[in-house]
Amino acid sequence: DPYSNDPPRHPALSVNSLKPFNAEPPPALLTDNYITPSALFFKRNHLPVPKVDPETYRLEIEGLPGGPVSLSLEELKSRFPKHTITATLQCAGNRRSEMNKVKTVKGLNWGIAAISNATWSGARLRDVLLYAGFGPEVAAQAKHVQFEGLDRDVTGTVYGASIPLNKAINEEGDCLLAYEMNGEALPADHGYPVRAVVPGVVGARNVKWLGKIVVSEEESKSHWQQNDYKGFSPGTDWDTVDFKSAPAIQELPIQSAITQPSEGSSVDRSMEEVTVKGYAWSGGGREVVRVDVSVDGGKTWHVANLQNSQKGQGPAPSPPPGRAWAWKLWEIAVPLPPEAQELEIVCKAVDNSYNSQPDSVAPIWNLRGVLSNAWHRVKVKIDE
Ligand code: MTE
Ligand code: MO
Repeated sequence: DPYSNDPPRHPALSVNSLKPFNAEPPPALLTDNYITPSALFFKRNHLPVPKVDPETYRLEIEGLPGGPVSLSLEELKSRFPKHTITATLQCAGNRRSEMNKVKTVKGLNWGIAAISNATWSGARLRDVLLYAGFGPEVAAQAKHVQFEGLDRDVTGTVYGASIPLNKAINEEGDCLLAYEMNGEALPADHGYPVRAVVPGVVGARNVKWLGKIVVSEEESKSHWQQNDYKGFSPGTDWDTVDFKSAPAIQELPIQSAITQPSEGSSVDRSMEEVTVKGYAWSGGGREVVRVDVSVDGGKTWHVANLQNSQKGQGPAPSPPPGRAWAWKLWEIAVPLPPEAQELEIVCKAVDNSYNSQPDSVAPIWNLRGVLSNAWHRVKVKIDE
């Protein structure tokens, strides 16, 4: 069994697939903490978790003048300044189950919690590329930075992805070769000993168990870069789809969801109000500036309170423009409408480019069930 070395996991996780291991935390737990505890952070593995010996680990860097460079874990830690960011990771398939309700899609049936927020520490990818020989003559040619994982399938194919070179090399891109998550060594499921953290970019490019970096004129040739993680029209089906016709997903669109109350639960009339909680995040470093909440299916709206730090710690300073990598949690108490017997709670977020979410799933449905970011709706009964 290639999965026999997989690490133990938290029993509260809701498991989508055991081998490979894919799981998300229960929604109500997700927004208990601004920083998701690593054990509860969603886990998305395509392959068995590789066992990597930190003593023999090497990170290979190719495609730069002067030939390949190889760094040990110790060198990565000691030769480059340690940089820490708080960044949210979201899987392209988060909320896929809502697309599945419209029409069957291919992929893991994620709920609303294939998204989590952590602090990440490591060397800046930029610093390591400059050390390895990146310079103007490379910048004139190369366009992409490819990553290869150390996880492989039975045929020896490794997980791979790439990001635009600009994102990797830009001082404000904040890309990390992270060796710590939430102040501790990366857990096995999250890429021990080193993973790429590409903030603002879809989870799939944040390659775990990072073994190789290639600076290249081309995107990664991997299945996941070329023939997966792309968006298509609702009219495109498996007979007509041409994966070459669409760009690989990088920055994700604006997203929000309700984590509390849960679908089908009830609130007591005597409470007079309902407390609604959730998360909101946008890709590309765009900051969430507002979350609107309705309890009558979208007829009337209320503005939720946004939170960018752990409750009780006071607000964190605003991120620099274009570098809002972390989600905001939000909360609001809305009065119960006098006559209603049922509530349709809805949320939608707005980012600082004034991007907002589409109101329904059908017009954004796509055969892979990615980029599912319609208004989130939860139905709740009122007990008289
Ligand atoms: N990196 C490797 N090496 N192997 C993988 O299967 N999965 C990717 C990405 N990096 C993956 C990987 C996907 S699709 C996502 S959403 C994120 O890792 C999930 O990161 P997490 O498990 O730390 O939440
Ligand atoms: Mo993903």
